[in-house]
Amino acid sequence: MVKAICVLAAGSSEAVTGTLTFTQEDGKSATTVTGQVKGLAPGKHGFHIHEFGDYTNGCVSAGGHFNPYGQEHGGPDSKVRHAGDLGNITAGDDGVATVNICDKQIPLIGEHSIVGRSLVVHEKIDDLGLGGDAESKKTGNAGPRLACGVIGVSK
Ligand SMILES: [Cu+2]
Ligand SMILES: [Zn+2]
Repeated sequence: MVKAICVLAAGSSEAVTGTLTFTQEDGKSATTVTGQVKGLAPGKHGFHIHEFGDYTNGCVSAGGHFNPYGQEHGGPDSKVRHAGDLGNITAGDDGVATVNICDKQIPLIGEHSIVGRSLVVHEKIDDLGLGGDAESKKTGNAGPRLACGVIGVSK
């Protein structure tokens, strides 16, 4: 089993915090992401793996969505999607989103590993590429980056 961890740090919001754990069982292609994100406005928020583990200029330096296959933006269940497109997380009235995602395009080992890249939580809902405008096919119109963190190997 390979494990990784991401501790979210402030982006455009100081209030948003969270810790996410990634696990990939030996010989399996799927990675499970679990944890909580706190301090959110109630409702849905875009949740993606971005290309770079770089915060030189805050979350913006994380670059675009992790996209090793040169695809357009979509949702986790779309045929056409960025590998990093994990859709939305949903915060309750208490501002807490509990995350439990299993996805086959975010391996922790191999050529397209997400280790060393970033996790980003957005202010707005990700329209999953269905917004009908050009930006929808790039970012899902998810808006500002509330918080971000580097995905690092853990034990
Ligand atoms: Cu994003
Ligand atoms: Zn995307």
